[in-house]
Amino acid sequence: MIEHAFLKELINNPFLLSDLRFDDISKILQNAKDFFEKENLLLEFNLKDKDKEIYVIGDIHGNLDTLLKLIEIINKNNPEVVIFLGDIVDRGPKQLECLLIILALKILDSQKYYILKGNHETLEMNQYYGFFQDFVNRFNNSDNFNEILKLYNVLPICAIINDTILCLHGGIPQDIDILKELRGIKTKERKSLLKSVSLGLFQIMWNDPKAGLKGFTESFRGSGIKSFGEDVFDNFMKENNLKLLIRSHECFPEGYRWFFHNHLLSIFSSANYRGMFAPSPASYAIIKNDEIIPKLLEL
Ligand SMILES: [Mn+2]
Repeated sequence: MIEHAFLKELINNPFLLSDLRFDDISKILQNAKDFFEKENLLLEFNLKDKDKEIYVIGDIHGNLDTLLKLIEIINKNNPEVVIFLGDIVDRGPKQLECLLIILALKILDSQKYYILKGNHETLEMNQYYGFFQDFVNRFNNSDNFNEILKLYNVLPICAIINDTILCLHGGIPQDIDILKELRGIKTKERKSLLKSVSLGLFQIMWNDPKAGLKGFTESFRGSGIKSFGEDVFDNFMKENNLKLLIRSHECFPEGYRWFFHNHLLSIFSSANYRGMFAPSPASYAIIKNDEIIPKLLEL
């Protein structure tokens, strides 16, 4: 077991993370992995007291300033559960720091913090968008990156709150029955799933909603990835007895965006992302009484 006092010190003084040796980092990765391995691919939360709050947080992409601000708000308001929608690393200036802080939160309070897999929790994306190189530069050893990959392999893929609200990174997949296939399967049993499910898992991490669109169409993002319209979204939700969806994966200049008559909320939790829109606020969502309240982050 890793010392909890040590983890708390890292969260309170993130500059200490820059000096950590790989041995320390490896312990954090291992410890967090032990928790993820016991979780289901599809997480289910049923709050008896619906007045209690669940916080949902979108892409962080190495933005430590935004992450620390979010942690401040979480500590102040003390929600029951906090769900990160993935894409913690790549692109931003403090990728490993953000990942380690979120894993430290997980280890310290494993029944409160949950992390879903985003499309950037993969080797291919990390090799292209910075995290892999960052990591190798820091530790002069690419073999150590295997520890990161082992962690990615056991992340859950989606979460359902009170049987009504679905949380995931990208969007609904074409496979309308995928949630039934995933239910009750442990993250480490992912490989036992049928091959046919893997495209659905991929699309959950990659797909995007598109206003005014009918059906699924090929996405600019790449092969197998789809944009989806309101008709197929409504079908998917109805078939699975769901009412609302929260996702991330796209940055909008206004901070968050509603789609499909306020049934899908898109959030993004890295402020001023890549300078794409100047300035773009970070957002997050609060779930309370089976409703979604989008929030902008004042930095
Ligand atoms: Mn993404």
